[in-house]
Amino acid sequence: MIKGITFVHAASTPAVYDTLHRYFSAVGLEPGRAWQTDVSRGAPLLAPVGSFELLDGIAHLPAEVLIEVTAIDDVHLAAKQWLEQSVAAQDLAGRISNIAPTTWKSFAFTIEPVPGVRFAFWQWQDPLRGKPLAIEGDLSAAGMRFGIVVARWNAVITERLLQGALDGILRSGGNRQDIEIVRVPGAWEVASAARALAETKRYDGIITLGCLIRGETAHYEAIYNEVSRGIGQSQQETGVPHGFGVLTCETLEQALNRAGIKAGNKGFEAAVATIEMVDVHRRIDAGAAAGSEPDRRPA
Ligand code: RBF
Repeated sequence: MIKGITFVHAASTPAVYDTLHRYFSAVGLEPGRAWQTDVSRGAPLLAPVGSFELLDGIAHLPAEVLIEVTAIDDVHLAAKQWLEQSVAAQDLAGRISNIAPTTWKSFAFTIEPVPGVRFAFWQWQDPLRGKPLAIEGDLSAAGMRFGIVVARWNAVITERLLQGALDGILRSGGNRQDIEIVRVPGAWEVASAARALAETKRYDGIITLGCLIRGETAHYEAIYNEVSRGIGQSQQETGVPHGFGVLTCETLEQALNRAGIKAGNKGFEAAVATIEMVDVHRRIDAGAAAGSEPDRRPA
């Protein structure tokens, strides 16, 4: 829900604004997208963690720290509940404002968690408005439905991949009831089951898990080419994101390392990538449906 934090500074005169702008640019803050109206202007100066924004012509600022959010109603509710639980009833007056329109096409409210220390939370009125450059998915699986296809061949590995994938979904806010697990004999069968699941359109994303070990697999190259081609084709032709968690390894030891021993768990990674891609698809579709630019973030 939190999108970014902006520290703002309203300059006292246009000349002070210009001087400060030159100063902060000279010390190496990266220029963000500057804006200008008839009466005011602003110049965000970016750093790897957040931004500092110079303002000119703004008479009233809600606070010097502005926190950009999505779902401002939820944030307001959470802030209110926090205050009611943390502050004595007689000290509550004036500590949180209602959500109200701002002068910059957005809504905001202010809160004083400590008397005299005020923060503003705000959200653009147009939910698709955001900072430009890249569309990026969130890693929240809440409300998403997944199909997981897991090969039984090399089960000592693939069961670990499955545990990793489940861990990835559940720790990202997904629900066990929204996950269908399909077991198939071996990697060769994974693509066909993945496609059958994707074609039902009951799932937002599909996660494919298997393990091919070169030493034990005749025509290893031919098989893994076909497995990956089939999974890729299912993803392209159904439009449902498919995470790829089919290991292709030289040895059992290498496979174990990729299934949670030393080199992470590729099942977990495939699940997280799938969650992200489901959200990427949603953002692209939402932008297309609204006929506007999709929500983007600084790349
Ligand atoms: N399936 C796997 O998931 N991983 C393997 O390493 C693997 N090796 C195989 C080696 C041979 C010689 C054969 C015949 C099958 C192998 N399979 C393996 C199974 C394959 O994916 C498929 O389930 C079966 O061939 C039945 O169609």
